[in-house]
Amino acid sequence: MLEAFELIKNKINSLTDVASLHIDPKLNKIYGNLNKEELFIINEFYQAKGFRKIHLEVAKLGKTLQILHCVFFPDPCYELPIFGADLVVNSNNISAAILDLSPVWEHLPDHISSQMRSLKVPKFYERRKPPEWGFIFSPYLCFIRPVDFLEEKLFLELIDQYLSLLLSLLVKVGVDDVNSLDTMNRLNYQKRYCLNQKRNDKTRSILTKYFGSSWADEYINKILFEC
Ligand code: BLA
Repeated sequence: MLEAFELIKNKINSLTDVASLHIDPKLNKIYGNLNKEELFIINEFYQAKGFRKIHLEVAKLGKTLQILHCVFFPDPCYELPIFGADLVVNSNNISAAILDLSPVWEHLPDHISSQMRSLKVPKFYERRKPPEWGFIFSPYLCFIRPVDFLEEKLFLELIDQYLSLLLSLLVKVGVDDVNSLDTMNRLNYQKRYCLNQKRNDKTRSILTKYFGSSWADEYINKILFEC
């Protein structure tokens, strides 16, 4: 978890014109407790060349649950996919490790697909089935439960590969005018991505359990998947 956080943080710091985005300080660090169980969520937001919003979050909810959540929302003027990663740790085991470069077009463009295919993707032992709303992901979605320490390391390396690919695209892809049809289309796909991520009942029910349902809804709409 900490290693994944560090890895992503280093990538963010290597971006051009990176700056922190200011959000309501109440939402930067969130503390709470439920039945004496400690809860916290730490949020960081950045903006950089090519990215309208980068969100990195770590959460500890109760005694056993830890979450790392990260999304790079591209500036829709750039022909860039959405990077998303979610790590759910339950009682010291990673129960879900999810990683994707998700399309903001009907499909990923050929030049990106061919680079994705050339990545060294390990054969993970336990692949998990994407949920019904998972059509927003690319064919290169990695959704696994790492079975041992080696697989955890390999997953970390895959995060590195996906992020390195994304950052290498920055200098190659086209940049369109804010008002162009392509830009508007890509923004619409980002909205579609957010709308479908909001259908993740597992995220909603965990947040509801610890913070109540109206707080959970607001957090999902305004922080996790605002668009
Ligand atoms: C699954 N997300 C989950 C699960 C939990 C959370 C508890 C179930 C784990 C399991 O089945 O083993 C919880 N995730 C959270 C919480 C936050 C979070 C509370 O990020 C934030 C506070 N989710 C994302 C992003 C992706 C994502 C960016 O936020 C993808 C890139 C995917 N999470 C995702 C998917 C599942 C999941 C696909 C599995 C859903 C299912 O099996 O129904």
